[in-house]
Amino acid sequence: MKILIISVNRNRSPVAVLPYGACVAAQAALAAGHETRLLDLMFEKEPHKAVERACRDFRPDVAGFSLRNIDNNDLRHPVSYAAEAASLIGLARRACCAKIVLGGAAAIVMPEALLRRTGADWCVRGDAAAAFPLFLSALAAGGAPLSVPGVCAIDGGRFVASPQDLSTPAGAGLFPEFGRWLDLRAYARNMSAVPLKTKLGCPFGCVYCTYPAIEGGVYRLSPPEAVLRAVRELAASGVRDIEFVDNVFNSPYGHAIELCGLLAGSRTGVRFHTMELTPEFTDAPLLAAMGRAGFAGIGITAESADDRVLAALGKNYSAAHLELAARAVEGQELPCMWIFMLGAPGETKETVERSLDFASRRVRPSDAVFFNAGVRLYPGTALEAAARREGTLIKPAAEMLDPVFYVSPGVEKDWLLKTLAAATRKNLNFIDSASLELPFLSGLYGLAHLAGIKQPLWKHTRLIRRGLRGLGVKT
Ligand code: B12
Repeated sequence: MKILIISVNRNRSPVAVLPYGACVAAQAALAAGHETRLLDLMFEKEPHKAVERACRDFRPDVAGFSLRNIDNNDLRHPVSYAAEAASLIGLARRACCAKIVLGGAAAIVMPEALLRRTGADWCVRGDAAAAFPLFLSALAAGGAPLSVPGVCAIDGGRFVASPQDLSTPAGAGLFPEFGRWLDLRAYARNMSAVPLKTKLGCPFGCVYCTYPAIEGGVYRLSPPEAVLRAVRELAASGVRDIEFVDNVFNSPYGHAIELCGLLAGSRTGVRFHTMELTPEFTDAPLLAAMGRAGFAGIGITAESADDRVLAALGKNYSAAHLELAARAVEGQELPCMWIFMLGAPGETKETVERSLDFASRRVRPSDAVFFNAGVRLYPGTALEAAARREGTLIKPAAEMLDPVFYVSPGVEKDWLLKTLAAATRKNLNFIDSASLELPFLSGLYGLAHLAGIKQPLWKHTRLIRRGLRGLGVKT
């Protein structure tokens, strides 16, 4: 069959991310013997025209829409991407006779709502490397795709779904030939690293999170040697920055340490990044191993520095772990970005102040801190159920494509946003979603690339903000 994969994501904040999942889907279709193309809309000036042209020229039998983000996860200025996806899918319907299938994290989290909103024929929930070839062969054989694990559809007005299979090993399918499908130079010009996953799954029980729904609650580890092979291939093709996009990079701890050891011995010249460290396992030996492996920037997802809030979020760690992680960070030179989420369950003015205090006291001034305000509520999570019980969420699940945020009844939203704005004004290394709204952020990435500045750009947060203030820009 002829398969066209369309990556719909055009969001460039905080950075343009490579459509990893779309590449996995395209590679899986190709490996299964289908003639396959990938259309990446990230840098397309006229996405509608690009979709129409691809559909008319290629005449695909199947158009697979890869939907990464449901929305921009921004409490201040929420933007849902569902309407844009629906309009692109409508256009594809008019331009060719392809069967239309949805995939990607957004489609896994809200399949029914997205099927209804976009009018797509099916949604495949799960890892494309495992599920997509099965779906395509069922379709090619004229069989019933709904018998394939993870496939769902609207049938006679009813949502029907076969159970997702979250047990297939994280195999070579997770390492697609990015250069075959994407314009990697365009991403490098935008200071974007090539993403790689070293495992699937997330065993943690954070009350707000969708990761276990997306990838399952049990780790499926890629052998570190296989990750190294993928790194070597990317390095040989000229890639200089790779970001590990595991849900949590440093768990299981031993797997991360083993991989770092292999990377250190391989001398590929690649700079590695990850924004996905849990404070629970961030210690001096890990950071030393990451330093030797060639990491150029790390992110620690702390969320809160208050024990009650951490417990209410379902975290396995406490504020004491944050202190230990901060000490480990101080002991070495890797630039570090700390990530917090304010307004979580149990949050009060006092707990917000505690997190802000930790950030100004324990984060090195040369490092950066990113604060999210509010918690995006997703259907099926424990926090959704709690918010309904609490009476703070009334909207039915089907309407949650337009983002809904949880803000603890213990803090007022306006107070939270004002307090955060004041803290980011005062501390040049603090940023929030407002900081990412700079209209010229992509221009800044382009200039930095031209000037030969190495990733990650956020390590220059203070300098950039000071420079922008000097130019009279409010930041
Ligand atoms: C790492 C990560 C980031 C990194 C990305 C770094 C990088 N260089 O890529 C950073 C921190 C920058 C980031 C930013 C954001 N992120 Co993010 N991120 C993730 C994370 C943890 C992994 C993403 C990833 O690369 N996965 C690996 C690939 C292979 O998986 P995948 O794309 O889902 O594809 C698989 C399947 O979905 C499927 N598939 C995909 N496409 C297709 C197509 C077809 C046809 C088929 C059949 C199957 C299929 O097969 C693939 C292989 O298994 C996910 C959580 C998760 N586990 O998904 C969140 C996640 C994707 N992010 C999310 C969000 C919201 C964002 C932001 C909007 C918010 C923010 N606070 O910054 C921004 C948007 C960035 C942008 N420009 O678009 C949400 C998206 C859902 C939503 N709410 O809209 C997620 C799901 C987390 C969550 N909250 O639940 N993110």
